[in-house]
This record gives sequence, structure tokens and C-alpha cells, in this order.
Amino acid sequence: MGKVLDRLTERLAHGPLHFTLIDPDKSPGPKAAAIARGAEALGSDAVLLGGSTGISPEKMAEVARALKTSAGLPVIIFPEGEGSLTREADAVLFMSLLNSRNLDLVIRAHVKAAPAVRAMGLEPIPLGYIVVAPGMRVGAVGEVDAVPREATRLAQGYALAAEFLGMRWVYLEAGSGAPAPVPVEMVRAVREVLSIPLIVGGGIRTGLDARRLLDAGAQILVTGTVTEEEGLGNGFRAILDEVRRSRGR
Ligand code: 1GP
Repeated sequence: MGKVLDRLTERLAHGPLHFTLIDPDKSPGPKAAAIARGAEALGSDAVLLGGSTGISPEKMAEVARALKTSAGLPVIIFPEGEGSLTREADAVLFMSLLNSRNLDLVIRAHVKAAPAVRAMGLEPIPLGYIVVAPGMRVGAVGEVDAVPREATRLAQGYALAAEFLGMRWVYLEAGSGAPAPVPVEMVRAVREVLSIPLIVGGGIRTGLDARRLLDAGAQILVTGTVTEEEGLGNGFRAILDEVRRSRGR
């Protein structure tokens, strides 16, 4: 196990985590640094760097450097392809988009990227990525057969398949900016069968959203839009309050 996965796995033993998604296109260096500093102070556990299509390695490197010098959080690349890779980050979600119809996003891009990940010394974190309706932009760009919101058994199947394939984390994604998060019934059903950590993201904007997902068994919450739109405002603070409450502190 690598350093970042080790550290986060150890933290997960004490309760749920929160990851702050930063899009280098929407948040250039100084803005990204300010978000990361604030997120760290509020108890977020890592920065996921990525999110847009067509990001250059130079831009990723610039923002990753700004993040590393301003905050102590691990910087994990949330890739859209090989162009997202930079050695300035600590780790990369080595993720297969399990319900894509495009084989590139399931495995072929990974075949090209793996040697670069190794050469850069980036820690790969094997992850099964599952897009749930509405899926938003990632659903469209990712050419997914989105898991319908009521299809809990299908979601269980995808998540278990990820676990049985040896992936370390499963990520249920409603899509950035989704009008509502992944349904709590689906989170609960997946949690019931899964033995590896469950990440949930997309459309989490309030403390109540966070509370419901945490009660259903989500172990890592990812938020992006709430900080891009409101900075370190009430929505973000309330979400972090709920995560900290679940950790018992
Ligand atoms: C997107 O799940 C993340 O990949 C975050 O979504 O921007 O809606 O918080 P939001």
C-alpha cells in the first residue's frame, strides 16, 4: 500500500472523511491555495485535483505546487486522461469508469497512462468509478449507461464487481452540480454488501445532504461545486461539521 492510501485508510478507521475537489480551470493557484488552507482548517482530509476536460499538465502542475506549498493535505489527481498527470501531486485515482460504453475509459487509457504514473512516482489508488443518474457532464463525456436512481441492485453489482476485481475504493458519482446527490437508499444498499470504502459525490450542497449520506453509510464525501460557488461559506462549513460529528469530535 502506498503512503496516501495508508494514511487515509488509517483515518477511515476513526470515522468518515471528506475530500475537497478543486478544478484547476475554475480555481487557479492562489484561489486553490486559499480553498485548500480553509478546507484543511475545517477538517477536510485531501484535495482531489481535476474535474474539467482538456486540462494541461502544466496547469495541473502549477495548481498542485500551489496546493502543496499552502496546505498539508495530500493532493490526489482526479484524472480525465493522461494529460492530467503531474509529478507535483502525491497520488492519482487510478479509476476505471465501470459503466462507460467507451472501452478507453474502462481500461485502454489506463494502459497508456500506467507507465507515466510509474515514471512520475505517483501513487496509484485503484478505484471503481460508477456514474449514477443524472450523471451530468461526466455522464455525457464518459459515455455511460448511467445507473438509474432506483436501481439499487445494479449499483450493488457494480460495487461488488469493483471489490472482487481488487479495487480499493468504490465511488458512486451523481455528477458535479447534480440537482440531488446519489439516493440514500442506493448508498445504504451498496454499503450493506461492500467491504471496501465507499465514496459518494455529486450534488452535495448542505449539511443535511451530508448527514443523510453519512447515516446511510457513505465513508468519504466529495464536494466541489459548493466551494467553487460559495467559497468556504455556510454550505461547506455545514458539510464539514457533519463529517466531524460522525468522527465523534
Ligand atoms: C464531482 O462528485 C464530485 O466529480 C463533486 O460534485 O461539484 O456537485 O460537489 P459537486
